[in-house]
Amino acid sequence: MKVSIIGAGAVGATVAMRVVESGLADVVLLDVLNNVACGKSLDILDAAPIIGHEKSIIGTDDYNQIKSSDIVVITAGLARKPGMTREELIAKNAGIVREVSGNIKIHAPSSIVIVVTNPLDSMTYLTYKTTGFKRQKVFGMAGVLDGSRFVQLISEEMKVKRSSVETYILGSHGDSMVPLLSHTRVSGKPIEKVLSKDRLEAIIKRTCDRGMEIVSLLGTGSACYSPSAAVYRMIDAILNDTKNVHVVSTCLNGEYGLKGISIGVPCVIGRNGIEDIVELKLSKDEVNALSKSAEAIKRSIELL
Ligand code: A3D
Repeated sequence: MKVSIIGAGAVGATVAMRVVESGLADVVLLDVLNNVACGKSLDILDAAPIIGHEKSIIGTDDYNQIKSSDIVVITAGLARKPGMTREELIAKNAGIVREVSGNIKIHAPSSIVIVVTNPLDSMTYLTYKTTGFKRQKVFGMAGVLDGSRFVQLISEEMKVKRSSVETYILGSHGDSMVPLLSHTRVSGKPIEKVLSKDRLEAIIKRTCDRGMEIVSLLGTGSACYSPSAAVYRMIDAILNDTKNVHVVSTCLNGEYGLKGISIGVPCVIGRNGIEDIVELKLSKDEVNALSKSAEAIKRSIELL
């Protein structure tokens, strides 16, 4: 198995480390900064005898190296910096993502592409359009991370095991994410029956703001360990054909009443990428929130 990761920054390098150290696949780590990609690859490689795996990792700036990849992950691009408008971020990252996905189309035409670059939903849409790949083969990582943050905060609040909390967060990766309370359970009980409205609202707000909470603590850079874990989980689902349900950003064609935008919905993930889109029954409030979220993504796609 071969996974190529475009962008050897914080998220890309951490995904690379998780993939080789779990023995899941060989990795190519590609960056415009060849030395950075090579340096990080050597560093990860030097840990192999200690961790005890036989996987390889190559650092490069040459797209010829990504040929016959099973999966390509796009983490190339900027994170939003203070003072940078959303429009400026879209313009900068759209240029990068267009270039990267054009190269994936040429050099790894049979791969499945996982997009991580922000703004996630519009960059996923752009990758889908630029590669021309089937929609089943291009999707974005966000819902797995947002859902994990929500589970972590609920389990912390209620002092229960993380594994006893089930939830889905749909919609855009941003302020208008849609936690599905109608499908959130703690040890099988509906969340609204076991947690007060106030506490639940506070936890939802903290989930939405979690990325920014981490950014302000770090000073420079943004979250990488949890995003890389979410990407790793998606790579595992594909390569091991788990057919588990994960929320990913995909271009809808009428599902959930939406068309022509990429947005987070639950999907069955396996060896062929998205093998099915799961249409959950939503409450009226959730339907409204999802359509608001879709509007925000539409505006972002229009900027492209
Ligand atoms: P960072 O550590 O800055 O790494 C980005 C890397 O991309 C750098 O090494 C750059 O040299 C490289 N790069 C820039 N342009 C190109 C190019 N044209 N070709 C190849 N490589 C290039 O950032 P990061 O790793 O923290 O984050 C990367 C992206 O992921 C950003 O857009 C973040 O906003 C996004 N991100 C999304 C999530 C989600 O949950 C969706 C989470 C974390 C980060």
